[in-house]
Amino acid sequence: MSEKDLPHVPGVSDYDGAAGGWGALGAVARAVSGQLALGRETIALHRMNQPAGFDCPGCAWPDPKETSSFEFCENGAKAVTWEATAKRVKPEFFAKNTVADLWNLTDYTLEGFGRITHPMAYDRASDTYQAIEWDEAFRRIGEALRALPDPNMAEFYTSGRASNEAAFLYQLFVREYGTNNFPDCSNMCHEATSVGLPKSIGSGKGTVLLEDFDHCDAIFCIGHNPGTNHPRMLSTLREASLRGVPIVVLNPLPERGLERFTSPQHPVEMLTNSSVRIASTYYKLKIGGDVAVLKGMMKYLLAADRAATGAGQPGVIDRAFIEANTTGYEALVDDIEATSWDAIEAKSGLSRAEIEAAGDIYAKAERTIVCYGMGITQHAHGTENVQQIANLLLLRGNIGRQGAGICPLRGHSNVQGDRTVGITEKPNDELNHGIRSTYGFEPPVEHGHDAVAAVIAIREGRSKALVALGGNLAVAMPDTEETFAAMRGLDLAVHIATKLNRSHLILAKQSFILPCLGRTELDVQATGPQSVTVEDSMSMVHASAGSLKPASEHLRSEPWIVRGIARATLPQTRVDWDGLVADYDLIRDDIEKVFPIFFDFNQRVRQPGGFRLRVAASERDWATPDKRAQFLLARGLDEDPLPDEDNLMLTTIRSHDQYNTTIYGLNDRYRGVTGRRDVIFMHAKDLAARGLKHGDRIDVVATGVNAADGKRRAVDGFVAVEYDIAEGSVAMYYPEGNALIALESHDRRSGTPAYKSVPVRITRSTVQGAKRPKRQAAHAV
Ligand SMILES: Nc1nc2c(c(=O)[nH]1)N[C@H]1C(S)=C(S)[C@@H](COP(=O)(O)OP(=O)(O)OC[C@H]3O[C@@H](n4cnc5c(=O)[nH]c(N)nc54)[C@H](O)[C@@H]3O)O[C@H]1N2
Ligand SMILES: Nc1nc2c(c(=O)[nH]1)N[C@H]1C(S)=C(S)[C@@H](COP(=O)(O)OP(=O)(O)OC[C@H]3O[C@@H](n4cnc5c(=O)[nH]c(N)nc54)[C@H](O)[C@@H]3O)O[C@H]1N2
Ligand SMILES: [Mo]
Repeated sequence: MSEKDLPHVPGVSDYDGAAGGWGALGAVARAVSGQLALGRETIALHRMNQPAGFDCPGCAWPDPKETSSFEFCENGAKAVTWEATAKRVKPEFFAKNTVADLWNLTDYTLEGFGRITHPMAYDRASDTYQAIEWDEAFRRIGEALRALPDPNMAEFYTSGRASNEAAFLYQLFVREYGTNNFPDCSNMCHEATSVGLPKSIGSGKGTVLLEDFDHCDAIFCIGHNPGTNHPRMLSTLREASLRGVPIVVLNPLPERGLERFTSPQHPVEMLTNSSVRIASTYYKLKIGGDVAVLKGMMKYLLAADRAATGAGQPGVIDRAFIEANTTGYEALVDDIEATSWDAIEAKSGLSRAEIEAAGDIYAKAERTIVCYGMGITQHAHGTENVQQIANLLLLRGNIGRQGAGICPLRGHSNVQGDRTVGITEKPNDELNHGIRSTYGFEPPVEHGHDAVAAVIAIREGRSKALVALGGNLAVAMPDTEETFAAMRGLDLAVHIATKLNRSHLILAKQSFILPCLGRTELDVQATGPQSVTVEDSMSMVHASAGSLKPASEHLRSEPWIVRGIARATLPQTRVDWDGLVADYDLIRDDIEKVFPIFFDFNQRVRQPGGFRLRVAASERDWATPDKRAQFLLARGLDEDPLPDEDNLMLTTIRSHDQYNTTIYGLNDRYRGVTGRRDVIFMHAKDLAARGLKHGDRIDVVATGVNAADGKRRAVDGFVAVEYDIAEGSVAMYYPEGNALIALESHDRRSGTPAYKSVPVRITRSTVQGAKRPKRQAAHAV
C-alpha cells in the first residue's frame, strides 16, 4: 500500500521499518507498563528459556543449546508479562459483574482483567460466578460426570500449554473414566501434519534439529509468519541469510518478519538502524495455491532432470535414494506430467517463470529445509498440502540427512508434547497396552471425538459435559454462533484456566472456573518444588520450572487439579493420584512405563538442554506399512474452489498483538494497523472491481461450503484496507473471521477446520460502524 495516493483511514498507515529493532523494544515497554508488578516480570523475563528457568509459553520454537544470555523476543515477553500481570480477578469482581454484563465486554477486556484468584462456580439466581472451595467443586464435578449415562457423553479438551505431566495425568483420568473424547487445540492447528506425515514418511513430526539450519543450502518458508508467531526463529533465518543461504517465501501477504529483521541481540544493527534481509525471493501466491506451486516446482524438477541426464550430466532427482527408500515415484511422475502449466499458473497466481526459478533454487541446493505453518494446514486439503511438501523433499533425498528436512512450526509451546503423552482421540495399540500393563485397567479402544466432532456432538445433544484443560474452545472454533449455541446446551462445563475468557461465560447447567498456576510460577507439592517438561517443534524435551510467587494462594497446579477431579469422579481408581502429584518425578516414571520412547526420562531431562525424542524418519527409518517413504498424490489443484466468479478467498490470520484468542493490544505494527481489528486486507484491483476504495465500510458474506446449509454467515461493517496482498485473496483477523466458517468446512482427513480458505462475497456495507458477529445473551432462554 502506498499511503500517498490513498485516503486517510484512522489507525491504518504504512510501516516501513524492519521486524524487531527498537520498535520491538518499545512495544514490550508499552505492553509491560500496563501490567507490571514491580520486579516480578523483570525477574520472569530473565529466567525465560534459560537452562534452569521456565519454558516460554509463547511458541514451540526450540532454544539454542548453549543459551547463556537472555534471548530477547518481543512476543515472548508479551506472553510472560500477560501471565505474570499484577492485575487480579477476585470474587468481589465477579460479585459486582453479572455474567450478562461481562458478556457484553470484548475478549480483549475480559482477559485484560487479569489472573483469576479463586475457584468459582456459577450461581444462576444471581447470574454471577461465586467462590467455591476446591473440594466442593471437585465433589460436584465428580457427581455430574458420574451421573452421565455414558462416559462418551463427555468431552475433554486440551489446549497446548499443558505440560507433559499435566497432560499425561489428564489422559489417564479420562481413559480410566472410559472415553477417548479428546478434542485438542492441535485438531485446529497441525493435525494435517500429524495425519499426513505418518502416511508419507512414517513419523508425524518434523525431522530437523536447530543445528540443521547451520548446514542447509536453501530454506523455503511456506505459510507461516515467524516475525509474529515464532520470533526467535528470525535469529536462525538471519544467520542463514548472512551465510548466503537463499530463503524462498510463499505467502499471499508481504510479512515484514520474512522481509527484513533488526536483531535486538546485535548492538551494531540496533545503533545503526540497519537490518538483515530475510527472504531472497518472496512469492505472493494466491490463498490455496500451494499445491499448484509445489506441483509446479516438481514439474520443473522432472524436466530439469530429463534435460541433465539427456545431456549426460548427473540428474537432479535423487534416484538412488528413491530406489532404496520410497514407493510411488512413477505414479507421482504421471500425476505431475498430467498437470498443465496453465492450470498451475491460474491456481497459484504465479507465473511459470517464477515457479521455475523457485524450482531452480531447490534443484541447485545440496540440502534444503522446508518450514511451514497454518497457511498450509488450515485448508480443506491441508493433509494433501503437507504430503506434497514431503514429496518435493523426497525427490532430492532431503529427509534424513544433515542440513535437510521438513520443519512444521508447531503452535502452542507444548502442543506436540501433549500428543506424545497420550492426548489423542485415536489411541494406538502401544498406548492401550502401556496403560493396561502399568495401571491394570482396560482403556477404551473405540476412537473418540476430535475438536470438530466434539462440538458437533454437543450441538446434537449427544455430549453433555465439557472439561477444558486451558484454552478458549468456543472462540477458537469455527462457526461462532453455532458453536456458542451448542455449548449452551451442556449440563456441565469445567474450565481450568489462568484468565477469564468468553468460553467461561457460555453457561452450562453447572459451570466452574478452576484457576491454575502458570508456567512462570513456583509449583510446590508435598515433596517440595516441582518442575514440569515440554516438547518443542523439534522434539526436544526439556524441563521448565517457574520461580514467581503464585498470583494467589488459592491457585493449584494443573496436575493437582486433574488429581482432584479424578479422585472425585473415580472412587474405585487404580491410580495413586496423591502419590503421583506429590512428586512429579513419579509421573515421569509412569510416562516412561507407558511410552518406552521416554526411557531414562528423569535422568535425561536433567541433562542441560534436555534430550531429543527419537523421530524415526530423521534416521531414514520409515515406519510405514511397507517400511518405505511414500510419494502420495493430491487430486488436481483445486484445493478449495471458489463457487462464483465474483467471490474472493479469505484467510484468517493473527495480528502482532495477539496470542490466539488472547488479544494483548489492538495494534498490528508490521501491517500498519493501530488501535483496531475490524479490517480486511484487499488488493487494489479487487477493491476497484467492486467499486470500493481504501477505507470503505464493507460486508463480508460467506459463500460456497460455508453457506451450503442455507445459513447466512457474515461480518458486517468492516473496513477495507488496500494492501499488497495477492489478487483474489483477502485476509482478516482470527477470531473475528470465525463467524464466517461452518463447522462442516474442514479437511476430511484430519478434521482441521479450513480457517485459511473461506470463499466470500464482499460488498459495500449496509450498516454504519463495525458490527461484530451477533452475540446472543449468555443464557439459554
Ligand atoms: N505471538 C504469537 N505467537 C504464536 C501464536 C499467536 O497467536 N501469537 N499462536 C501460536 C499458535 S497456536 C500457532 S498454530 C502458530 C501460528 O503461526 P503461523 O502459522 O505463522 O500463523 P498464522 O497467523 O495463522 O499465519 C500463517 C501465515 O500463512 C499465510 N497464509 C494464509 N493463507 C495461506 C495460503 O493459502 N498459503 C500460504 N502459503 N500462506 C498462507 C498468512 O499470510 C500468514 O503469514 O503460532 C504460535 N505462536
Ligand atoms: N479463524 C481461525 N481460527 C483459529 C485459528 C486460525 O488461524 N484462524 N487457529 C487455530 C489454532 S492454530 C489454535 S492452536 C486454536 C487455539 O485455541 P486455544 O488453545 O483453545 O486458545 P487460546 O487462545 O490459546 O487459549 C487462551 C486461554 O488459555 C488460558 N490459559 C493461558 N495459559 C494457561 C495455562 O498455563 N494453563 C491453563 N489451564 N490455561 C491457560 C487462558 O484462560 C486463556 O484465556 O485456535 C484455532 N482457531
Ligand atoms: Mo495452533
